[in-house]
Amino acid sequence: MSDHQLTAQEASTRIAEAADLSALEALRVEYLGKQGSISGLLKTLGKMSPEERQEKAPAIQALRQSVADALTARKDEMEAAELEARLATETIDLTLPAPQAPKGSVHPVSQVMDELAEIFADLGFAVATGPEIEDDWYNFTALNMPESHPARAMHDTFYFPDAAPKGGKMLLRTHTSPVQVRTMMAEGAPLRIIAPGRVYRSDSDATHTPMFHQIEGLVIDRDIHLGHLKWTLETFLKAFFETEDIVLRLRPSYFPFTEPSVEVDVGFAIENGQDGKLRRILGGSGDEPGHGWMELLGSGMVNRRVIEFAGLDPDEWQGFAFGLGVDRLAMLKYGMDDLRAFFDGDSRWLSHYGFSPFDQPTLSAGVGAKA
Ligand code: FA5
Repeated sequence: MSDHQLTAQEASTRIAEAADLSALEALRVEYLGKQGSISGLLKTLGKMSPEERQEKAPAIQALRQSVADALTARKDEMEAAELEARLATETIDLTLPAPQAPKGSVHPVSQVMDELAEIFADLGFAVATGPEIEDDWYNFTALNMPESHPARAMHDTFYFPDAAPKGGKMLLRTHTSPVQVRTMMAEGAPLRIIAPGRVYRSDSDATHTPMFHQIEGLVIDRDIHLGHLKWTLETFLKAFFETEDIVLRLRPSYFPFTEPSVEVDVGFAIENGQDGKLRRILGGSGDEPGHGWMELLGSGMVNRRVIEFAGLDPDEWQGFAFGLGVDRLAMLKYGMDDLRAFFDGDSRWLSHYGFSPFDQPTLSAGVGAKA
């Protein structure tokens, strides 16, 4: 019997007797590892003469192969036995209900954005977009707020250190109004658009968050007047809140880019929610006891200077514009008490206030129908 036969027999006995996977691994290392005995035999081949190698190589290769095969076979056997043992102890009760799969939901801000787009589409408005990282020329200058204008300071702007292409600064847009200018420049007049999107201000409390959502509206045409603006806002707010019974307060206001300017507030009542927290519920005049006004939007007739900045002739084209706080609309319609919770990502909040993907807002089924 040659040395190799002896080793093969000894190896196969030891492999068969290995008690567990770690003993098997120790044997693999002992025979086939870098410093292993069979690896050592393979190394001797390199030092042999070609004739000697031709004579001895097949036996050494066969030994390596038989040990490797025995190791694999024993490993498979052990794993199968382990699986058998596990299956014997585990049972599945097929009569139990299936575990609940985690469910996503549509965030109330996305839902309200879709509701708004649906209502405005019905009034003939197209959707326009603009960048969130904006140039201060579009965010301020072209909206009649030159560098030294005090209204710039009121916007609590986040600025970037980089210079803008036109020489000013780059910033996170503080409102969706720059889309007015971009769309007039790109498409000319007449125009009827809404521009939904994120805006940023360094501001935080229950009704202010540093990132929030606005929808800009812009109508540019011939002979547009304040009556068109008032009708559009009233029609839209009644469709959105799905009631004729809302009290709106139009307040004279000031925006550099509209003249005259009007802010619109809606009356709400304060109610104790199920969780004991106070909630704002739409309804009633804000002046009654226990009621208040929530500012929803700014609006006005587009200032002539903005029309000029956008390259149109203000003697030919007039228009109105408005900017709505989407998050506040969601708060009032669906009864949330704090804007900051909108962006905490708390799954309990999301599953409570979120919508099913089947709740597609349509005018026929009701823009706010919740399944
Ligand atoms: C503006 O941003 C103007 N661009 C609106 C406008 C557009 C006026 C077109 C005229 C013509 P204001 O800063 O008031 O205006 O913001 C508009 C609305 O955004 C507010 O009425 C409010 O509903 C909402 N809003 C403002 N700041 C916050 C905030 N920090 N968090 C949540 N909502 C806010």
